[in-house]
Amino acid sequence: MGDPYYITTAISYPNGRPHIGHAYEAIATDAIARFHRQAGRDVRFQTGTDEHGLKMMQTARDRGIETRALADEMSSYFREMDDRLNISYDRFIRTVEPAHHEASVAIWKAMEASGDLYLDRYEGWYSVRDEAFYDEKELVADENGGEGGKLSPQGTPVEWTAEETWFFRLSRYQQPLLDLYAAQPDFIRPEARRNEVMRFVEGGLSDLSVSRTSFDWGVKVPGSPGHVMYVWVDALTNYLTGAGYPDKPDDVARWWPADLHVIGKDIVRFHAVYWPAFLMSAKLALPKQVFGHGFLLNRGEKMSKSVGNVTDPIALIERFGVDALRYFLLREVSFGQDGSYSEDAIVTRCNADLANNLGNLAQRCLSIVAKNCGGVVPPALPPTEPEEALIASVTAAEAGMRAAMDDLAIHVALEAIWSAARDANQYFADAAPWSVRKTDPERADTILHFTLEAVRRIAIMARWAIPNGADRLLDLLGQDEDARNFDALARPIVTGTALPAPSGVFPRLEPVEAD
Ligand code: ME8
Repeated sequence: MGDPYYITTAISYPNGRPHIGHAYEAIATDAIARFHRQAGRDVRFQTGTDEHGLKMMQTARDRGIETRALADEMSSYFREMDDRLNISYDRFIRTVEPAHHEASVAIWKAMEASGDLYLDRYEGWYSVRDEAFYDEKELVADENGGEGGKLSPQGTPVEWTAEETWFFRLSRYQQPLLDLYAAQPDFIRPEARRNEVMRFVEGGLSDLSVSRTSFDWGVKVPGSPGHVMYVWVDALTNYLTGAGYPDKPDDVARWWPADLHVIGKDIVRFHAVYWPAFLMSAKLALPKQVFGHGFLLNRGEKMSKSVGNVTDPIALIERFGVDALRYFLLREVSFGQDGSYSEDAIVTRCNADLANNLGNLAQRCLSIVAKNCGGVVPPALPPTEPEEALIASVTAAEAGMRAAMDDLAIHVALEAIWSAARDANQYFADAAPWSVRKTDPERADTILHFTLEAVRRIAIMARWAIPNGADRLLDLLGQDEDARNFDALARPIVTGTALPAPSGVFPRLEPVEAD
């Protein structure tokens, strides 16, 4: 078994249906998880839903239903979205699970044992939408703002809150956190997010209110009736629950610390400040890396229910297919930056790269083989200069892909792979096996053989991004299940391998009709 690799997404609030931003995070994290599986690692990939907190309670109340009923219904839509998107999660966690309550109580007690929890009165600002406390100095004035004409730095309404709560001694961890960021410069990525977090911590940390008494939808604080844990305490603990904490020490030893938490840029503070502080207090190891991806914008605009431009990912899957949606988001958005999507852009990008480039090459080559080579991989003469150049291009793409993925530059990895696909197309067009066959059938076979080999390697390399299409290509190339990971890149296609009847893999997408 390969080395363990534990990767997670954020767990989403199921107070509404999932939107394309949720789909994007799931797809990007899935791509990284699949990449590591193909590289031979023993991957554990966790995603799920974050079901406690005031936001869930208020949404349920507004809809006139029980909070648990809202959570059950909406969580199922997130899981369904993941399944439709081919998300290869090993565990879909729900924070209402008893195992998760146990883990939250265990970390609470560990923080208490370190002397980091004390009871006091909290008075300050709270944003229900962000489920976050803010210092007065962080708020921004806004004429249309909520109470006191103020909004949170995320632009959400804030309300004044005053109640008895437990506090976590976050202030104690200012220096240990700064030491962590200095000792492990890639703990927070990308760089811009790291700088934001460092500036925030350097500005001083107040102790954090970590329980609530004004409602009861949450994990009960042990030994303190009337208190439920602040939703972020239990939410962050989901990563430990999934690793078997606290009852399965062997699992914890294998999976903890997590290798990578993939989250959006709006929740970096929770993951890069609060979470390592909780873990230090509980004397648990810290995750190796937190990556804050950017936001997806609809035609350059922020998605919002009031603007009415929130896109349902299921509708996009139905319109374009899973691979097209995955490929577009992974290729077009620079991982770590904001990105924009539109239906036109999806059509243009996928027709160019999937249908015209890779799909068309495979289709043309495979149909000539079916017609002229008896439906098996034809034999090859030793490579001549154009074949050597093609092989070199595909080998360079592999090196480029691996280097880019080491750096989590997903879009760069795909660009490297597709540069080999472009070279393969050029090779095939220049070598013109259909006309060479009339004069030199052995040479024609050689061209087809090396083209099939290039398509095989490109399909293996692209498989973590577009698993459906890549697997169909590998089926058409007669490749077994055990010949689809990166170790198979170095085992060339075998002459005589039987090939099924060819069929198209990446359909051309119809242009979007003008409104
Ligand atoms: O924040 N583009 O849940 P959430 C890209 N429950 N990503 C987006 C996005 C957009 N337009 N909108 C949201 C929460 N996201 C907490 C997390 S983790 C212990 C608890 C991302 O449903 C967002 O940044 O509001 C987050 O990573 C994820 O979707 C879930 O957001």
